[in-house]
Amino acid sequence: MNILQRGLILVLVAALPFSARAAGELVVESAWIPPAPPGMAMYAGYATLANRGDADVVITAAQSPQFDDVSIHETVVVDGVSKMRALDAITIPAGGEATLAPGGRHLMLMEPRAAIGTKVDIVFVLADGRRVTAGFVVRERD
Ligand SMILES: [Cu+2]
Repeated sequence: MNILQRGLILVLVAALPFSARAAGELVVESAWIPPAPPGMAMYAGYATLANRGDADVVITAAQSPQFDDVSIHETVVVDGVSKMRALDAITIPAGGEATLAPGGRHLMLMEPRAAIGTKVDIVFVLADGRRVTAGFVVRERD
């Protein structure tokens, strides 16, 4: 073994504790918020939540400086009636995606202080304590 090979092995061993630790990596894409009709103090937030890491990502809460309260909701149809219920968490498997979309899971945003055309920050709180901030554009529906 020459000195170069020995050096390479040392570098690999030094990097191992970091590369071997599995972690989820939340990437938020296509994030948008359609404004509610005038007088409604409740918006919904939609996005694609991708996990680019090699362990599950578990979102347990969301917050925003532009809203009094943010919760995770799911729209379900019970006996032909559309209802919303609060979810404790969203789990995104490693390499997978979860979609927040009209008629399904969404963020429920109460008491908005956000104008159309602006971008607001939504902070996702993960089960492992990490926080991931994403910009959501407030815009009309297509
Ligand atoms: Cu809702």
